[in-house]
Amino acid sequence: MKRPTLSGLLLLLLTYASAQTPVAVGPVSSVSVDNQTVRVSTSNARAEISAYGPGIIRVRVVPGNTLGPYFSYAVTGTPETTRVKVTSSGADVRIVTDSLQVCVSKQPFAVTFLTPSGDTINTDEPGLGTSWIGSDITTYKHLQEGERFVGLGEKTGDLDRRGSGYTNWNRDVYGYQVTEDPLYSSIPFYIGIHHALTYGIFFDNSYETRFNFGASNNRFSSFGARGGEMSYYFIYHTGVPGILRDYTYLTGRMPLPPLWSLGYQQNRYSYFPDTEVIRIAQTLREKRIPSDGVTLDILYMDAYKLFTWNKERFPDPAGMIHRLHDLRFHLTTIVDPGIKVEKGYAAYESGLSSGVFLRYPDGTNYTAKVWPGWCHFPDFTSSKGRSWWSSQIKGLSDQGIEGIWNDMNEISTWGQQVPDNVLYDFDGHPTTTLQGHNVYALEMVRSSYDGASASGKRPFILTRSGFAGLQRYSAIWTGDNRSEENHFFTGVRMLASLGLSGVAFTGMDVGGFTGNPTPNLFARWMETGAFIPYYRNHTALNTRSSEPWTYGEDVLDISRNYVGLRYRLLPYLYSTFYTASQDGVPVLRSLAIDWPFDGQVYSPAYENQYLFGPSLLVAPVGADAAFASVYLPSGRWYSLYTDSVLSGSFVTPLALDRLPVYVRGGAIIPMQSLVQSTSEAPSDTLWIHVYNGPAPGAFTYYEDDGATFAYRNGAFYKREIRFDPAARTITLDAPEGSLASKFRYMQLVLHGFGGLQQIIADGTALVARDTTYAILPPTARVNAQADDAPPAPEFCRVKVVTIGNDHRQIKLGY
Ligand code: NBV
Repeated sequence: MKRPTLSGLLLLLLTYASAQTPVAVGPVSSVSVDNQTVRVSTSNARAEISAYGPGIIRVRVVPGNTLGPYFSYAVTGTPETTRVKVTSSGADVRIVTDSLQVCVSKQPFAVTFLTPSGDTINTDEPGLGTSWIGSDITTYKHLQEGERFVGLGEKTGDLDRRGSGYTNWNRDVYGYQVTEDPLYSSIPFYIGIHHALTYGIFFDNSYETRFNFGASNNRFSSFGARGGEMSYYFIYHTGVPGILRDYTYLTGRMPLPPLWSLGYQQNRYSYFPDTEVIRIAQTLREKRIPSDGVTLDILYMDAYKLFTWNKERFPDPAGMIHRLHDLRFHLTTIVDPGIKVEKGYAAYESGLSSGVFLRYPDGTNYTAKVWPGWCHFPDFTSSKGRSWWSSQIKGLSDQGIEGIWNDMNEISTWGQQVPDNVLYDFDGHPTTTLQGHNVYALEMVRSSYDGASASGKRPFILTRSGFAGLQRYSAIWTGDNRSEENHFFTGVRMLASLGLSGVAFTGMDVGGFTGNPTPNLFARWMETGAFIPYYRNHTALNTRSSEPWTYGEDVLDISRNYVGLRYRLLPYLYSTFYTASQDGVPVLRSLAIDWPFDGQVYSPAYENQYLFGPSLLVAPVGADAAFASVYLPSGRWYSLYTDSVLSGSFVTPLALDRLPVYVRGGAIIPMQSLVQSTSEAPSDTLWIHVYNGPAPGAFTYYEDDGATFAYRNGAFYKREIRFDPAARTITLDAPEGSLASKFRYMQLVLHGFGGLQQIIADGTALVARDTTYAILPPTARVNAQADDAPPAPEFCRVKVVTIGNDHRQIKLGY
């Protein structure tokens, strides 16, 4: 054997030493300006600061002396032409846009973001800045006094993440702990809040990333990755909605889903045979639980082989789907990425001959075990892999399957350790698991979406795993939760966190996946589920039946009532989905979106509360709790059931059949008659509930066919509705779009307008009737735990008046 030389040993030692010592960016040696981009060279790195818009700045720092081309799966937004002024002095470079200032210090390189008036929004921690240890790169930010952190996608923990640290590495975590991290998906985006300022940071890096929000230190927040470059977007806006709009400008917004996917979905692992699937659908109809979907889990396949049917359990899939359609149900089926290695199996043979599978560096296909046994996995980061998968998915759509549920796409394999040396095409930028892993599911749902929309109908796509930008293709649910109360609360917070991270269409397994919920917990979950964007009941393989009728008559009544309320709220909900598709503000909204500076919002007592759409505040409560503490942020609020006016914090007695829900003063809430599925036509009247309050209210009302892409060519009906308490008017703007509304009349339901005498609709005096209105039909009051629980049923005293769709200006005389 050859003996190592002394110089060889020295070099080895030096390489080892430098890999262990953090290397900083160092002082700036030169600066160049190219339009909206400033490039700097430093002793150890190249950096680039570009304005993507007045409030969006991208910062790139790359060790060494080459700034290569930028490639991202997450970002689809391009730089907008925006006014930028750059000045350079001996000490720094200043980049000024219409919304903010960036100061790049030269000795050493450090970035500070300031408001136009010079307040510091965010600054690199002096002495730490950006540095790397080997290929691991991190940026350290000064921890501001009182700074809070929200978002970061599907993460457990508190709403305010201050004091905690997190990792992003997509993992299959069956029955996870409520403190577990990481989970299934990675969204390296968070929002910082301090001194009446709000900003967002999106770290666009798909390697394993780590975020520290003052965990184990009192000096900095930081974000870093195991490899790749430091590439982050800084977003400044005076409000959180503006930050979400800009973040989703970069990473995309949810396309409008089909209306049926907003209806109730019944799942279990795993309904079979076909007669059982039909029995479930029929029972939902018989028990009058409005519903739109049933889902087939992995046991519909032949030995778990993708794109096959188990012939014994499902001898006539087309007949079953036809029967489901007759019952007004839409079918969703699960798909996993693993394709069984089996000679003669069509998907395997075609995948093999098309060369679409992930490979090792020696060219052999990567093989791992999962449900079907040994499998290969399509490389979704190659256009060839995606189009192969799309064509397989199209095969499912051609059979009448309308929902594609993407599971196990972390990738999950037995052993849970896809080797680092598996290669990913990365669309022409070949890489390994280290960089490809976290975006695998994102690219899978991209090709599922493409395949399923080839039919010309909007598909429903659901995923377990994902990366920033997943909202462009898919809804997400929070995986294998447990039927336990702390999972119910953690789940709600995870959905709020996903909403704060650009994902509008989210859900969790209602009732819990593993284990069996108590009837009370199940009832609370069903009630809350009515106010969750994706409303699906699901349970695992060896658990008790979890359909709403299996918990007794009381729970059935409660479930029917709340599912029914959701269906009556569909005009409000669909319009909210539309708005989310336009501006990225989610359907399920953390209170930190509208009240970021209100400390109560983050307190342990209230952090689970959220808004469903712009105006309904939901306070999830414990299964057996007799009382709940509720906090209503500034403004006037109404109890949803009694219209009693409330504000601030209070303790309320609970009854199992009433979930605490409150309505914001100024709210405009369109509702329809009860239907049993989204394909059943509601009555000809749209109820527009207006809640009086000191602040003006506005709502964008939206309708379209709910099924196709025709809305993109103008086939919709949209109008702004505004309530102005000072002018005492309700204004209905002229409708936009080429579609006629499905409603002929509107009934204004006026809450909190006790002194109202007269209504003048476009000059015509109309009589407003006094009436009582029950938002929820009465149930036999069940399990009222508190002696002083209010007596059921509750009615609101309201004024109503019916008007035609053509009215525009409603003057309220009070
Ligand atoms: O396909 C079976 C399950 C599914 O029901 C569940 O929702 C997924 O999260 N799937 C995981 C596979 C593993 C279950 C132990």
